[in-house]
Amino acid sequence: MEYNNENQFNEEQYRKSVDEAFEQKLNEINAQLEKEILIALVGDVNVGKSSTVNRIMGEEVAKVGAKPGETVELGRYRLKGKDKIVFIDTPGLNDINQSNSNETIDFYKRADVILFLLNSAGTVFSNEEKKCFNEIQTINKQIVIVLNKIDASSTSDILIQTNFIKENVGSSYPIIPISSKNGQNIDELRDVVLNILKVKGKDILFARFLKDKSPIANKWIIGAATAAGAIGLSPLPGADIIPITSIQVGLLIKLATLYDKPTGKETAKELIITTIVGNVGKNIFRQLIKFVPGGGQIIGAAVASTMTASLGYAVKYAYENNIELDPNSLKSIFEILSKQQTHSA
Ligand SMILES: Nc1nc2c(ncn2[C@@H]2O[C@H](COP(=O)(O)OP(=O)(O)O)[C@@H](O)[C@H]2O)c(=O)[nH]1
Ligand SMILES: [Mg+2]
Repeated sequence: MEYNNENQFNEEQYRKSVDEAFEQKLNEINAQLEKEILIALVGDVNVGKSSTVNRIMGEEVAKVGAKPGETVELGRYRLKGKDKIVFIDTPGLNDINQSNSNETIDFYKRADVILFLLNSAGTVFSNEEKKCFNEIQTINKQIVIVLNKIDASSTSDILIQTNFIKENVGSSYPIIPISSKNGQNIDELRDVVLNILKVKGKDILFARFLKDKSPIANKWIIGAATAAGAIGLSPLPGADIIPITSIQVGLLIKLATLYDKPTGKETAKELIITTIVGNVGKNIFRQLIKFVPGGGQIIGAAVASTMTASLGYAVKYAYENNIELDPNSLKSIFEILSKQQTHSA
């Protein structure tokens, strides 16, 4: 970033850097949307594989209570209109142990996440289950152990079971106790899956297909606000506005993708500028980003994170309420949100 003779931040360059950030983030996200997510479900009949998938996604995508023998082959299902996510449902452990078909092995190899389900209301980690687990972990280590039906057992039993699993598999695999009946701990399981997918550059793609987008949006907003705050702490005067803007651009595009509301580059730019001006109040944008030699940080940590959070929550509000986003509607939403805050305080 260069400054001109009057040590004035170059607004033209600023706009250009927003454009660049926009292009870059958009390319990243578009690359995600091209991908496919494979999730393998392993576990005995009735352990709750279908119920768990339904809970994770927030809607009925798999049939619950399919009888043993009804699923002969690996059940593959894609979500309606959501053909980027493929669940691979194994019919039962016996079948896996007996028929190590190339097809099955290939699925495990390619799976992004393997959910290995155990029944807290039954025998946890039986010999059958151990054998199966050991085979799978030689193929793919991206396994999450899901201890389902915890609504049907006591807290001390769940603890004993969890420890028993750990003794057998070590500490490299997450163990998530859940109930697909009452929804207990499903959020945590979803987060674990999302974090694994994030490393693979597939988390945004996955989040798009979730029924309840609000918790995901909140997580992203808080993450972006935290990151912006960390940059705001930087001792480099004037150097912080660009990376903060880049975080805000990234957040805007992610939220737009999540809620399926495409945002143009110009709109994104105007929204960000409106946010900055709105938060700073009297000062005009140009003055805000003026370079003051030795003047310390221009944007403090608190301002950077508050601005990013305000922008995120306002955009989320607009998407959830089908409000067309422009600088004016954004300002109105800021007012609505700050009134809501005052009332609830
Ligand atoms: N108590 C209890 N029952 C569950 C839970 N999850 C699933 N079930 C029940 O277990 C049965 C089998 O569930 P399903 O999802 O079809 O298992 P799958 O064969 O592994 O796909 C159904 O009757 C579900 O209602 C749970 O967390 N707690
Ligand atoms: Mg099933």
